[in-house]
Amino acid sequence: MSRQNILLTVLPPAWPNMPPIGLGYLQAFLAQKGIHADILDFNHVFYTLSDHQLQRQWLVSCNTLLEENILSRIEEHNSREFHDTREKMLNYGIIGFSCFKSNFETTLRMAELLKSKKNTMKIIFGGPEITRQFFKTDGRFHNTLLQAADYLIVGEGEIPLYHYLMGNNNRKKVATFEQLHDLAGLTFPFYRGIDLNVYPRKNTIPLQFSRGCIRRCNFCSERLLYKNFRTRPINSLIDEIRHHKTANKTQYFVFYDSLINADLKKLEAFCDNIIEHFGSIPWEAQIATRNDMTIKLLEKMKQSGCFSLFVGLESGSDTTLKHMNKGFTAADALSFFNNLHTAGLFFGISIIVGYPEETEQDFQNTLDFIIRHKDIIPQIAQMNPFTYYDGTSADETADYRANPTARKRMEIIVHEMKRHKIKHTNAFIGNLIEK
Ligand code: B12
Ligand code: SF4
Repeated sequence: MSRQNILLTVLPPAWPNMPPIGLGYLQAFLAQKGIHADILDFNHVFYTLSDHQLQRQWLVSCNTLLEENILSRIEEHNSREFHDTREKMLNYGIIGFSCFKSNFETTLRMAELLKSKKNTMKIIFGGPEITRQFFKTDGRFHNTLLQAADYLIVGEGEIPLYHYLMGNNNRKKVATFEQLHDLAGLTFPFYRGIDLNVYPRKNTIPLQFSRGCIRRCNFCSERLLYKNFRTRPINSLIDEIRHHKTANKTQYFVFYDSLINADLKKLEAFCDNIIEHFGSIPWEAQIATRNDMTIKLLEKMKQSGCFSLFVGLESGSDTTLKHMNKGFTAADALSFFNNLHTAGLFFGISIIVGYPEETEQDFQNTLDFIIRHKDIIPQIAQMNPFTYYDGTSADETADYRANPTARKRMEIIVHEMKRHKIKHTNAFIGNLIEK
């Protein structure tokens, strides 16, 4: 089966600002096994062809309206390119689609269209939306999905995709969490066939140091993506950075890990290696609140070039933090923020309001926390009313769609944030509310 032409792609609308790292990893893994796969980033192709107004909408999260009609808009405005794209796809024998919630409808429709024109074509779906669909349907999946695809990959893609292409998984319809034992042998993405310089976020490349998370926050769907936590060897990461600095003149590095500080020894070794090999490279990442991180380590992060961090505080109430299973108190968080501040590290925090069982007092505690410590917290990077995700252990009935209190608290906190001139990222305030 691996002798057939293989295409890996991602359809609109998905995040267009950087190259598709998931597909990059899959392509590199297959190449290591002697299998060639093309990547065509149709999401980016159509983003570039779109007018300014559509591009702005593209960047809005949970834009249900756009997600439902983007294919017809593209067909209408870029009919020749849309037709060419379809024809290009029909040249392949196997197509693997990267599925996010945002492009799921588009991908389903495209798969149906391709199958109707070429019924021998094999369609594979992977990506976080397939994992979500798995949890949403208790592993059964909806018929439309089962009919549109020949193979569904839940969780990590490398091993099950390889097995499928080798003809080993042909009788199976679904692969569930068949993941690499460790990341030692994982080749980093070279993005063969992709021009990295065309992406809107210039001179920037996404990186992945680890997969999975060591924590178990009750509301979080991110921890469901991988079965356990693993890190890549530091020398491979350094080789990847060197490669992109040399071959693509890359200047900025964005870690796509759930958290950069799960393994403190490895994080320190990473910083030491960056300092030794490059002096400093500008990098950013998500980080969890941990008070066992020394100021020395935080200063090393700064010295190695860390210029922005995203921290999930979520609440300023100890009771709510406990309900969330965050594993720290508001006082712990404050001490961590003080340490980040002392080390000169810029960061933004995330807040959830209206979490199940959050009382007026809990909400007030959160409000007080961000107002009282506005000189320590550089910005609110994300804020949302509680949103339920399938597969998590949080109470579904408290989801913002059925919870006017969560919405009301959101309005209050946004109002207060503006009144107290607390810096915030507009695009990520209320970004999980479906439009
Ligand atoms: C970095 C990141 C961002 C960045 C960049 C987004 C991007 N898409 O590039 C930013 C900050 C912009 C962002 C924003 C948002 N994000 Co985000 N983000 C992530 C994060 C942390 C990493 C994504 C990543 O690239 N990982 C690394 C690569 C290697 O993994 P991967 O793409 O999943 O690919 C692997 C497998 O999924 C699979 N696979 C993937 N595609 C395919 C295809 C085939 C054929 C096969 C076989 C396998 C396969 O194999 C790959 C290798 O093992 C994930 C959580 C996570 N830890 O993964 C959330 C995540 C992708 N984000 C999510 C969400 C909801 C959002 C937002 C809507 C809201 C938010 N959280 O702010 C916005 C949407 C922005 C927009 N307008 O599109 C959800 C998506 C859920 C879903 N069902 O689609 C995730 C999964 C987090 C979660 N809640 O669970 N995000
Ligand atoms: S919220 Fe962050 S720290 Fe908590 S489980 Fe999810 S990814 Fe891990």
